[in-house]
Amino acid sequence: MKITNAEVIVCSPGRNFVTLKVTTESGLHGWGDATLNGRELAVATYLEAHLIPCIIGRDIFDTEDIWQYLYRGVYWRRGAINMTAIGALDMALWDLKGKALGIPVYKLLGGKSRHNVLTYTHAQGDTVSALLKTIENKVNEGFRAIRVQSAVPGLKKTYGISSNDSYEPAEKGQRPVEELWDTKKYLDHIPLVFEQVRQEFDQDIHLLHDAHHRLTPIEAAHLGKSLEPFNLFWLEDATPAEIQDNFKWIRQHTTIPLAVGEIFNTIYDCHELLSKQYIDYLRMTVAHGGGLTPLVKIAALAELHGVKMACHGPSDLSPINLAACLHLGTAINNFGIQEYMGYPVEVSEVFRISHHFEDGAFLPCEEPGLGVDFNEKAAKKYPYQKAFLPVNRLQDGTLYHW
Ligand code: KDG
Ligand code: MG
Repeated sequence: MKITNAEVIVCSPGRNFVTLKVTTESGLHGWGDATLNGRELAVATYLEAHLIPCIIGRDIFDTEDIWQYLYRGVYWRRGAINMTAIGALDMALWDLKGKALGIPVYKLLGGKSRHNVLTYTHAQGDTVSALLKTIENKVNEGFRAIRVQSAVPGLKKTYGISSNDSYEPAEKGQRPVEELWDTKKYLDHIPLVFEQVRQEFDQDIHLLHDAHHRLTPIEAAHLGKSLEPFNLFWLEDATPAEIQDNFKWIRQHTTIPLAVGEIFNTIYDCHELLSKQYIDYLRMTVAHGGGLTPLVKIAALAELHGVKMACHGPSDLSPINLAACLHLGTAINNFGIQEYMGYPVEVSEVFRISHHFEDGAFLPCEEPGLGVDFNEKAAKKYPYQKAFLPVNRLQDGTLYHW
């Protein structure tokens, strides 16, 4: 079945999303998520100018060769913009393959490996009592796993913390907002937060924490040790992973489970982390990791080394990516957990996902393809708005890890 057309739609229902629509000769539409937070237009342009012209006339079933053509065939490899564009295209083709065959994508990936896909959501608070209240609300909504983030006393603003139930990962404006960071204050405070959270919530509730790459390996090891008594599900992005051996130092000092990988885009970002068993969960996601074609292979390498998949699923990736992750999570044996942060209310006017959420997990979706719909008319109501992730500096002005 040949591809006859593909177009990029940028919209902002509450926040920016880039969506790829691929059309076939029989009139089927496949959807892909090409959203790269704060760099949306770069991916949109790359798709329009360089990738779409190469796929017109190709057969939707040739996903392996199309992927190799766009990755290996291009002299310039890897990189977030390139891989997100390839990821959106690949995702749309898997959606089309499922639709053409009349089956859900998970059946093309290995079938049903579980009855439901466990998810975790976010809870945050500018005070510990606000945080405890948010966690309680999330537990009442049915979540059994919660990422716990807290404001750090003495810091004016902490990324990911707002005074209401949710936060937006990018701020609108012509330039990024700058925030200030202090590692010592953070390391002193976080164990006190988890001590209070564990006093209120028993061991049945999984607790997760994200350090957003802001620690050195030895600081991360220190945090891991101080959080051990509170039995966390994982410590995420403890340190930057450009040097994959960094995780060896953390591993040698603490038994806290480690997760990393939301910013990875190829297997070369994680092959040592997996093969040396430095981590427990890999956070690569379908959109930013180049699509389902490579993610299935990466999940297989992870499985070989006892590492579980836990795809990134924040509100700055669209429900199309979430659906792709849920099909992968339904099909593979080494599924760990799926992030589900939720969305601004306007998102449901534009995107529809057919996965049903129940008791903190998503049930497998039986609709053909990914099981998502995109309302182009509604999307037109929400034009793109420039927005950026914040930049992070130390108190003395030194530019620091994001
Ligand atoms: O765009 C950045 C966000 O997706 C990121 O800050 C969210 O760390 C995050 C997470 O684990 O969801
Ligand atoms: Mg994260």
